[in-house]
Amino acid sequence: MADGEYGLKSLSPFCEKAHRALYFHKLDYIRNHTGRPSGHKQYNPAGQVPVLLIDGQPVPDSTAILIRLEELSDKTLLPADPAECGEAWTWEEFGDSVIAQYIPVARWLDERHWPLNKHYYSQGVPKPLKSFIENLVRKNVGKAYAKRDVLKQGMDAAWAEFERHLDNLEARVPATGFWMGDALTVADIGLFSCIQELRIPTTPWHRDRINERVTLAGWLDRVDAATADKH
Ligand SMILES: N[C@@H](CCC(=O)N[C@@H](CS)C(=O)NCC(=O)O)C(=O)O
Repeated sequence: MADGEYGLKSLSPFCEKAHRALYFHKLDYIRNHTGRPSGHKQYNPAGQVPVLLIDGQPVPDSTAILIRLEELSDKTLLPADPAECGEAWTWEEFGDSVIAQYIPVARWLDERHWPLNKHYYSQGVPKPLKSFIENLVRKNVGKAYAKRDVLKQGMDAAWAEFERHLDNLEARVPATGFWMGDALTVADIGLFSCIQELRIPTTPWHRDRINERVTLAGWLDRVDAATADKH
């Protein structure tokens, strides 16, 4: 995807989280993009992105990056109160562990959305090979996700459960300000990055379900305005 497409820096919720946090902390950085996450394996043996290099030292994992950025900046995404701080991290983890798992399912495995997404996964591949590669990666993702809880009861059940999460978030989200109060925290950056990845034109069913929750949508817009690097 082009940088900034749909107002996002990345199609990865974890990379989006790191970009937003770097912007919040006003820390300059150079982005180094490879076609596949495993392209950075020399920095993260798990073959995952994001990895942030600080003075040449790799910091893999978006949550570890948020923790490290706190040491590098005089701004903070952590509430001062320990109980609130614990709660903010728990919401950040809810984004990673619960909401993020729906993103590949929505883009790769949902028949309604695959045609809108598949070209992202064959960028740079010669034309005659494109559909072969797209179908191969789709098959592999399907195999991996079939074993996960998210799809154990089938696609319809997954989307019913996704809507139940949205209802719970809509009941919890503040009508004004941010997730934990007046200040932006890791809860906002973490939850936002996962939900916003499905609030885009290539997953229209999810975008519409999210936007129906108007208080949630209003909070997403506020977090976006506070963390989007418009330059
Ligand atoms: N817990 C990690 C998860 C990172 C992750 O799953 N990244 C995806 C991109 S969205 C990836 O690199 N996937 C390739 C793979 O798992 O092989 C984090 O928070 O950074």
